[in-house]
Amino acid sequence: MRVVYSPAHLAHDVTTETVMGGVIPANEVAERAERIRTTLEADGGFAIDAPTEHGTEPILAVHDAGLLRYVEEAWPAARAQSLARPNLTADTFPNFRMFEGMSPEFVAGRTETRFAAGRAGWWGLDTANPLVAGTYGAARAAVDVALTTVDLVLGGEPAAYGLCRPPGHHAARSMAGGYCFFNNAAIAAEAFVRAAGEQVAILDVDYHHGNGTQQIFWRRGDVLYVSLHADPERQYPFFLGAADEIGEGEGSGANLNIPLPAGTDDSGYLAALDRGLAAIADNPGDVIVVSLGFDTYGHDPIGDFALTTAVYHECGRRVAALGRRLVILQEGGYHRPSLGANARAWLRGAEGRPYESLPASGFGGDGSDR
Ligand code: Q9C
Ligand code: ZN
Repeated sequence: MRVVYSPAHLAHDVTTETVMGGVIPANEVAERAERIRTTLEADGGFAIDAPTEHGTEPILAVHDAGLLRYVEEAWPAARAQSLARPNLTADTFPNFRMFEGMSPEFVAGRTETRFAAGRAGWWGLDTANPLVAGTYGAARAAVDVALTTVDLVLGGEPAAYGLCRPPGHHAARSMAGGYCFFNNAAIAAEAFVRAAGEQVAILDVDYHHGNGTQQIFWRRGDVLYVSLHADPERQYPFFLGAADEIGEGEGSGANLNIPLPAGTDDSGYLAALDRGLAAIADNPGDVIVVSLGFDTYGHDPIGDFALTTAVYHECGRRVAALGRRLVILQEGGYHRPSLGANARAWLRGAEGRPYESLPASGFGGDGSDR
């Protein structure tokens, strides 16, 4: 399988994040993508290409120009204001209830401030999208990775994998969030719709609900969004992802959320996947954009599912069995030692190659995960 990868992601690296007031080592780190790349290289069945430059137009087809400007300018601007900390992270956000009782016209007139901390809050969902010097270049490269993966599939590849980092599915039209800056999968889906003039389905199998992707295509009937994820009742992003969110207007019925309980195991997950795939099979179109996360893995530090490496092979096999072409894009997954084995298993399944587990090496992922 063809794989698209850029080393630009290495420059977006932070060392800590905060969880409920505590400071912990960061989960979304450069090592994640490097683990996947080196395991796929060692497999021998993957050909790794660099992305080609696609410019900002496909980003602006999905995102507000202000978000793009923020991600590009805010770190240098914070430095110029002598406000640079280890990274630029907001701590004040415009919760919509700040404006309770004020007219929609008045609220619509609120704008971003020029001050770095306020600006970060304006464009962010949470504290999990820190800007550092390399963030803009990495986020732009992740989009180029996704768009180059689309190019490969438009060019006739039955499936291709974009090793996107940073991930994308929490980024909404006008908002970064949850380790995401630009929504790689949404940008890819939109580029595909425009290039091919066909409907497309997005299958989001990251552990978390892809609130950004849902928001972007909420009123769109030509992009079906199907997501399997931890029930937002107990898990991030908390305020979107419930089963009764089906889209509105032309998009009514084109959004399917399948929230899942803590402890979801291989068989429970495969049953839910079959439900999602049946919805996609009912919809026209020849291409699926897969938002692929491995934070569903049993040992993931921020998830609570119980999937094994072997089931990722079966997931890839079942998704490919629909007979549609696949634009597979990396989202989350934070148990670093298993990431390579899990990605390899999924992609081999999607390609119709046998699982052939890697030798157990005591680190989880294949052999040692059950
Ligand atoms: N430090 C993805 O898997 N967790 N994003 C909140 C903040 C955010 C996960 C804790 C989890 C985001 C792409
Ligand atoms: Zn996730």
